[in-house]
Amino acid sequence: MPAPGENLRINGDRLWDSLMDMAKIGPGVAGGNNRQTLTDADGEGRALFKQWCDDAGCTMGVDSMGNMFARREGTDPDALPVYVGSHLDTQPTGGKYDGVLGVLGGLEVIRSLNDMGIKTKHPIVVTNWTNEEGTRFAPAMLASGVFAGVHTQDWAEDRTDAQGKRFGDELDRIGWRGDEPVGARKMHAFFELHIEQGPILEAEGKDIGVVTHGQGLAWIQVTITGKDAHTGSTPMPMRKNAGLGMARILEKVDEIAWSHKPHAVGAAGHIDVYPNSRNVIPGKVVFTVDFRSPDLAVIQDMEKRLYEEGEKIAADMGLTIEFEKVGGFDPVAFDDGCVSAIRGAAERLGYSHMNIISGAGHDACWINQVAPTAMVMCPCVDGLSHNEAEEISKEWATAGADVLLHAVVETAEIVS
Ligand code: HGY
Ligand code: MN
Ligand code: MN
Repeated sequence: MPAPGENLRINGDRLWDSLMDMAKIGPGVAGGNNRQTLTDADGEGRALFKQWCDDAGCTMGVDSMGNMFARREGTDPDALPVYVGSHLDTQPTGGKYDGVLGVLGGLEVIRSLNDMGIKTKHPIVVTNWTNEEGTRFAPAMLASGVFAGVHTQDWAEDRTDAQGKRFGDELDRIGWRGDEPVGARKMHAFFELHIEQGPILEAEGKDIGVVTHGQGLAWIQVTITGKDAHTGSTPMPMRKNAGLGMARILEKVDEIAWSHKPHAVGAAGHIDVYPNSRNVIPGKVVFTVDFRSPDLAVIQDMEKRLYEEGEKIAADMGLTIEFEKVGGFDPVAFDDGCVSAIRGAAERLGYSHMNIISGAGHDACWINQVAPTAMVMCPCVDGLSHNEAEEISKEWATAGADVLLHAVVETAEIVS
């Protein structure tokens, strides 16, 4: 199949305008976004995305986990579609581009093909995956995980947020539960455009990241129980300070990750302290340790050492400790054919590029289990993400979407 000509380009201004319009929905407090999954803001963002897809002549399908699929017909209706997308939900202090660039970059591919009157053999489907972030309902990539058969839908729908609200009830409440069975759709290939969320591409001066692999992760929720007591009148030797136990364990988490430098990482982003009162020794803490590495054996070693060290620290301090694995996936190797389509597109378009391993998890990591999958990344300023100050340039967004256009069109086979 001849590759698309170098002259095939997306409309960067239109893509940027759409990013800015979507960013107005679920604004944060510092210029970013708080459009958490299954909130009213998520529902609004979905409605805007659907409107844009309708305007672009797509037909929208929604499955019973709320995953959205906007289809542009190909000349062969029986050919498996090429899927392209990411997620519209954000962190509570999220940026304007994490996930959104991949969904609207996919829409821009459709809009550009419409502008140029290009037909492809395979249909093209732009996708918005529900609850990629896993911040309101753990784990991350929940709905793409159900689609890929990694989680059962019942288990996923029973996940609850900090207020005890169920995923399934919230999906019904915002009115975005579709009627399609999850995972019934078969794909010719899946491509995801995403910001790097790390410093490498910017530091290396590269426009494009050709994502060959994704590192694996383990999320372990730790519950430590001590005894609430007065911070003033309780003698030090009598204390059962769950907060101190957590501090010592988090010190160990850092040490364990550093012991596998340069690639392994470890931290706790979620921490709940009870009763969280200034003059009460914490009687209970619940926190989630996030370990990641491109090497599965390293992840397994970090997890094992957390359990061993945690038990020791708790025993020494007269605390009880429980561990629960609340998320995880093995390191991912993306499809060689799809990765080559992305690399060839960057070369043809004259964009500087390098191979990269994704530090963050993405829906593509699960979809890779059910279809040939690859990702294309663009840099982000100072490598910052999961922060309202997340920033990219219009040029980077355009380069990423140009490469996405070429990879998708080459795989979907131009007919005219
Ligand atoms: O956790 C992740 O890596 C993704 O941002 N959800
Ligand atoms: Mn993301
Ligand atoms: Mn994210």
